[in-house]
Amino acid sequence: MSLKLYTFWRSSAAFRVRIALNLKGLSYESVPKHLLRDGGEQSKADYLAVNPQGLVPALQEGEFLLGQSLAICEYLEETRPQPPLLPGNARDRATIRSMALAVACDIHPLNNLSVLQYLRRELGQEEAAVTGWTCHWITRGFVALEELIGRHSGDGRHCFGSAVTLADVCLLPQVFNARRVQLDLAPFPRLLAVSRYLESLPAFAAARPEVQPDAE
Ligand SMILES: N[C@@H](CCC(=O)N[C@@H](CS)C(=O)NCC(=O)O)C(=O)O
Repeated sequence: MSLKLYTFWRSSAAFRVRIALNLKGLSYESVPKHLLRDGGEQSKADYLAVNPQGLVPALQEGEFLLGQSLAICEYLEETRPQPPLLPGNARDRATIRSMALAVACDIHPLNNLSVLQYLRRELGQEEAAVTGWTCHWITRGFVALEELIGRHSGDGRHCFGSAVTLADVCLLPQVFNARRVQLDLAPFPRLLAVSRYLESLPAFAAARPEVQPDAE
């Protein structure tokens, strides 16, 4: 059955799913939802019928609709197991998930568009304070990930072991977000080495924001 991905070129959560789809060699139709145009297409009734959370990404396969990038990646993993995003034994998989969730639960939500808009609009914060907020939460998460990559990378090119996993799928899009706010990544040499390698892989390169059909 064909796959449709509701996406926005600059969305790092959608970027994760694009990488996972590419890694598994799956073709899909992109349905762009512009997060800023016209008050945000993600908040319109037609998209809320797809994802009541009003967030991208969402995956559609026939009648089946699914939001949340990590739930989508795990659905792809369970239905198309090769190549695995969650390899190894129970401890390996739990460790990979812990690194992926460090990005998806503890860094990214604090940098999300609607959170930053709330800081600006409801709390009256200036742009410098909003950028400082974003950098603070990315830095805090990256300090931990730098240590975890040191513990778990098998080759200095992957977050865990010596093959791409869900942790890598989450890391690179967050590094792109960090670059957008010009966060200095020099304090995170292991994380940088992993990111550089991941960027060289075709599945990651084809998922980059600037090569998406809706890129501006
Ligand atoms: N936890 C969700 C986060 C999704 C999310 O925050 N998406 C952002 C783009 S990266 C979004 O749609 N933001 C729109 C908004 O905040 O209104 C996931 O992993 O899918």
